[in-house]
Amino acid sequence: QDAHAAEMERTFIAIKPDGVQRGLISEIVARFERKGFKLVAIKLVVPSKDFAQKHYHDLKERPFFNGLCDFLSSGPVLAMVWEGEGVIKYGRKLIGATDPQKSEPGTIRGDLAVVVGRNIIHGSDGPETAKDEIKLWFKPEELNTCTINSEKWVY
Ligand code: 3AN
Repeated sequence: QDAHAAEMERTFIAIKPDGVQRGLISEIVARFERKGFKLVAIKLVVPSKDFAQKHYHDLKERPFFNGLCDFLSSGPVLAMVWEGEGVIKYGRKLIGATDPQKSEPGTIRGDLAVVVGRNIIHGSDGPETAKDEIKLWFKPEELNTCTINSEKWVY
């Protein structure tokens, strides 16, 4: 059981300041919950600009990098770790394409966002970035506190 849990795939998901300000937290969290993924950690943080630059370091050559980092650090971000089989790839599927004009209806961005600069949510794009992003946003001890879906509270 424990060995299985230790190996279970995890991804980093963040609701960006636009999603939080628009009151979309419950709507977005519900989609991951209903799918059957497990919430491992969750916290509301206002990242510093420096922290935002670390998070988006892969994009530092892009023209929108500075504006993107200003935006991420402009207000509360809901940082989460979700766990489950295939959660990295399927999480991206739930989120939809980067540009909300191209994301399918039924996806989070397709249903809830209009432009790429305000696309409300971030999800790790692969196993390596998932590992790096979880490590950047959470301390190890923060990853063992959330017992949602645990039988302990049901029986
Ligand atoms: P995704 O978030 O789907 O993984 P990335 O990693 O290519 O997409 O982009 C990260 C973030 O950068 C996007 N969520 C979006 O907010 C922003 N971004 C991407 N492309 C543009 C663009 N052309 N103009 C402004 N912001 C952009």
